Amino acid sequence: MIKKIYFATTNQNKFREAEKIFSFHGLKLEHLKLKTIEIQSESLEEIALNSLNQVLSKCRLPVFVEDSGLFIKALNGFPGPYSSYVFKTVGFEGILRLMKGVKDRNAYFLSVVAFGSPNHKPKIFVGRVYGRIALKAKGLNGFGFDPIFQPGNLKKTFGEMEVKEKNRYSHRAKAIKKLVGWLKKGKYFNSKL
Ligand code: ITT
Repeated sequence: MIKKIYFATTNQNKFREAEKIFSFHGLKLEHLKLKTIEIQSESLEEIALNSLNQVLSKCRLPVFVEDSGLFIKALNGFPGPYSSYVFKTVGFEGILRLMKGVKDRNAYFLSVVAFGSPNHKPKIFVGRVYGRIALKAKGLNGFGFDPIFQPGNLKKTFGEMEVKEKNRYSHRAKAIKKLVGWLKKGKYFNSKL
């Protein structure tokens, strides 16, 4: 079984989270710092598949990309697929401002992992974590909206967790665990797709 898989991402935190899961399962994960042009779409799956195709057109490797977003119920799913842009422009402070006085704090993170290689059809894995938007930012760990997201019924935000603890709950960990499970079953390496 090939043990080396590549994760194409410009986000060091995403890589660190994924690497922990891979190494726990005895698999080696390599960081491919490739920048892709993120298309505008309401579908994370479409964005991930498009990024994967861009990566595969540049390198012949077993590789995956991951696209994720924060969906807030009271904001009709905003920022969703636009999370990266919203974070870069108004940050989590902007989201806290939009949520000021809003009682319904329900939200979820969604992660879509797209895995492929030059000779194999892309395969998609999805992970989701439900939680709530905190009333104020807490914690310095992680990235993006971590300081304002409380998974499940916890009072603690992702920003207050080490990678290992975040990986117990996170959308990304769920999707990547599915990918690892699939790789370990040998469905990818043994298939004739
Ligand atoms: P790559 O596309 O290069 O992988 P990116 O950071 O641009 O890196 P996305 O396009 O998937 O990643 O953007 C997702 C954004 O959603 C990200 O920048 C964060 O603002 C937010 N986000 C996603 N997952 C998150 C998480 O686990 N914790 C906090 N914020 C997260």
